[in-house]
Amino acid sequence: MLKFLEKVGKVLRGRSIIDDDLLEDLEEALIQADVSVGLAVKLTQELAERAEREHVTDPEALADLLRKRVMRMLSQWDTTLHTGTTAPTTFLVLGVNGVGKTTSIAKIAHWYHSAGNKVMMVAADTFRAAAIDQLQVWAERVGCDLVRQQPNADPAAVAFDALQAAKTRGTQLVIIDTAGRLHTKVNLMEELRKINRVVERELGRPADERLLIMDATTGQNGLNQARQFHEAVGVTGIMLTKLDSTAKGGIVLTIADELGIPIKLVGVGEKLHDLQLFSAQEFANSLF
Ligand SMILES: Nc1nc2c(ncn2[C@@H]2O[C@H](COP(=O)(O)OP(=O)(O)OP(=O)(O)O)[C@@H](O)[C@H]2O)c(=O)[nH]1
Ligand SMILES: [Mg+2]
Repeated sequence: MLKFLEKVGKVLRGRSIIDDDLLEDLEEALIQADVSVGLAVKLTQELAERAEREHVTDPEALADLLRKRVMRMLSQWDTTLHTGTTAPTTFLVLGVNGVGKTTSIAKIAHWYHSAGNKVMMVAADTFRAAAIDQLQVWAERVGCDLVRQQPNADPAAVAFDALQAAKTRGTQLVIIDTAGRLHTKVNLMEELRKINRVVERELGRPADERLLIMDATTGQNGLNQARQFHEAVGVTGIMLTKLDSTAKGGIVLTIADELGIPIKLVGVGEKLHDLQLFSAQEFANSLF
């Protein structure tokens, strides 16, 4: 997950002095990399002040200050995936249409399955028959269990059945796929709340991760949606997908600044192994 803020690095590397021109270009590069305007202005101002205070004149040194600042923003994040005190550990996966929920579930399932865990996928996106079949194909590829019902079944009932089955089968990880149709539809949020409640009742604790999938290529448009999911179920972590494509990565900083929900996982392709743990260090270093 490199190349995120490549342009930002370029602005700082190509210059000999820190002047208003450079600061303007830096701000612009940050905005182009999907850092929100407010945050770009704030970061640039802070850096300029700090450079002046500490008599930093070398643009390269400014890059180092920025890297440290980024580290400070991200290193307070708890990026570990929480597991349950009793089996099954349960992840509820959320997000709007097409962000990569189902693919991400397959990647996470593959990861835990490869590590020797008994994994179950749950087709609680019952809105479209194709969604259930898609999850089934992934389950077969991964070689893990799948719990499904007929299309249009009550998603909370599917989740309930799955957790019952998981308990008798000794499943270690249950991953629940959910529908992503538009967040403006109040009933999607109601449905997610209901699934969340059923999971909590069955587990005796909330789902260990309420994982919001966000598509990095949509930039800041995802932020409002994220807030709505967060309000509905209390998101515990974000998986940022499609960082291999045209995404510019500054969205990571915007998420940190505006949502304060840790990014825990990163999707870097369409294949099962295209999953990475988020690393603040690696991200900050990608400035260079
Ligand atoms: N390049 C790239 N493509 C991805 C990544 N994750 C998912 N995709 C692609 O994004 C598209 C949508 O993925 P899905 O997993 O079906 O998304 P979804 O959120 O389940 O979509 P719905 O069920 O329709 O709401 C597919 O073409 C995936 O291959 C990623 O990390 N990188
Ligand atoms: Mg899906």
